[in-house]
Amino acid sequence: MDNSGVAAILSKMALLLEFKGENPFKAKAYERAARNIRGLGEDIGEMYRRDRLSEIPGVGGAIREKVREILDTGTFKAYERTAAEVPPGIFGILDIPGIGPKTAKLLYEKLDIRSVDGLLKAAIEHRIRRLSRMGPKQEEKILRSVQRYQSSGEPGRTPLATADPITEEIKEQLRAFPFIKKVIAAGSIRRRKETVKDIDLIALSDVPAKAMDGFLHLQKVTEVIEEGNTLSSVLYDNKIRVDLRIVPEESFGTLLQHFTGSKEHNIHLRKLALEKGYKLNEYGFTDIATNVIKRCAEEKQVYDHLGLEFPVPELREDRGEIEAGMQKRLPKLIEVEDIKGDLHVHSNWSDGEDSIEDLALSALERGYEYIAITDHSHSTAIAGGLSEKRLLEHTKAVSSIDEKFEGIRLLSGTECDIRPGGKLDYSDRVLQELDIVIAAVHAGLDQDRKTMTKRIVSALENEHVDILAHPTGRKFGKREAYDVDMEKVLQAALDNDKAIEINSSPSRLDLNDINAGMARKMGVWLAINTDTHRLDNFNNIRYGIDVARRAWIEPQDVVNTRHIKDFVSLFRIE
Ligand code: DGT
Ligand code: CA
Repeated sequence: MDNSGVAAILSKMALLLEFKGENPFKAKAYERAARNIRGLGEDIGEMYRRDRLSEIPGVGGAIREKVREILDTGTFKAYERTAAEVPPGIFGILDIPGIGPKTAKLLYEKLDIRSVDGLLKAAIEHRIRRLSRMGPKQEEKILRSVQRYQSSGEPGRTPLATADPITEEIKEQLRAFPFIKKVIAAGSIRRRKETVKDIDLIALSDVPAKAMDGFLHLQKVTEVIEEGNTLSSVLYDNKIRVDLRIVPEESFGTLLQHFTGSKEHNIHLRKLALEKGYKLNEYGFTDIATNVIKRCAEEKQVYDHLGLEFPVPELREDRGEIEAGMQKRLPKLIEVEDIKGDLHVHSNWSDGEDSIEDLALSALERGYEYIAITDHSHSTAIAGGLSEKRLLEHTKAVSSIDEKFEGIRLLSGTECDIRPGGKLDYSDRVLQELDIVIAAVHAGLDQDRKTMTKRIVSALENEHVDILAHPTGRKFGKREAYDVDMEKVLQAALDNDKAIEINSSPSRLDLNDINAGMARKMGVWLAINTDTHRLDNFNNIRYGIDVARRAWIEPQDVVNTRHIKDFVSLFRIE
């Protein structure tokens, strides 16, 4: 079990203890241990083997024993015992962001609510508002949380950034076999979708039986789900399903096209083929008049055969790419190399790990021409937000470090909180001193749609604001997007000439492809940033670019594809 697995079970124990109303210090101790294990820089299993568990803060005495038990058995007895005393549906309720164990306990004890469905029903029937400590407002909040949780519900999907390294690891092992000639990932991974259900691999081999055998016996295969001569499925490392298809060389292109999808894109393509007199399936085109089959070794031949410009996988969602392909008018999508600077970077002045100098050096090595150092503002106290006084010192530090560096421009900035009432965290007098002002929502996330929209729009109306960061606040597996009228927000950005961020942090990817596509269509400026908190976070730019490509975004739609000279004049920076 890895660090996050161990942490997850300790966190669950903390929730259960709170739910049962046991000693709050006990619950806190479990949560603290979980947090520290999650944040460890090394593998906890390895530390256990070296007898170093007690070095982890919060993992002393009793909890250390539990951690040992988890690492040995995958669980611990006290947890199993406690979990058995709670109705199973309660786990679902405790999973809902915004509903804590105390609330779950109250609902269970007073209304006998034992499941998410039961909770939804009680909220709809207005039974919750009648409880003491509750009212119509709390009930509405609960209802919204449940609905959001249910609609977010893509359980079992893995973020792309988690699936990517696993895919690479498997491909590398398969390529090392002499009897495998080629392996490529198809499906949603190849289309760079933000989350994936499974990893679809396609391989060429002269000895398929050996190739399959090699695949089934990879070291981290935890379960064989399906076993066949040309298709097998496994559970890999207890984490994700992986399918491997061995395909014949002469129809490699047709099969790759088919298994890249999307399903919607394929259905549309097949319809088009029929109109042209062909039946298209994963094996090739069958000419309906002559019954002659055409197979394609190269994927491009499939599109050529239909007279279509070749769409890169990111475009294949049946969102107009087939029509555009017919007219040979597909977009020239943005690439990682088009990015000339990063406008959302945290240093160790707030919650980043690195100094401004190290950030500058790393950005310079990437070939960036500029970065904005945008530490947090004071309302975000947990992230070490800066007071106005500290911010002015920060600005001075940025410009003096900037003088030391050639080849890269350091821009002074802030990631300024938009307070619940819509006010910014710094006065205009301070904001006007900065090169780049990013505005963002960090607290008060459960406002209703109207209030949240108004809050964000009023920030966009401030003349000093340049960019709205992570516009919907969603975090994979943690919380859904807050309720906001994105069209109104984008319109406000357009009217006030502001840029909207695609945040490349793998847990955010916010805007998502749909909203980013809407921004592009409306003509709103986009900024693709990493929200770097550690030097290697700069690499996440790739994931923001993936989102942008799926949204049909071209380099000229994005402010930070500009060279420094054009960039400073666009933002009127001296
Ligand atoms: P995922 O796995 O949910 O993240 O998304 P995909 O697109 O990888 O879906 P998956 O793994 O179920 O199937 C892989 C590809 O196979 C899919 O993109 C297109 C093709 N495919 C699957 N089912 C169908 C179907 O019913 N009709 C057609 N035309 N193609 C299909
Ligand atoms: Ca798939």
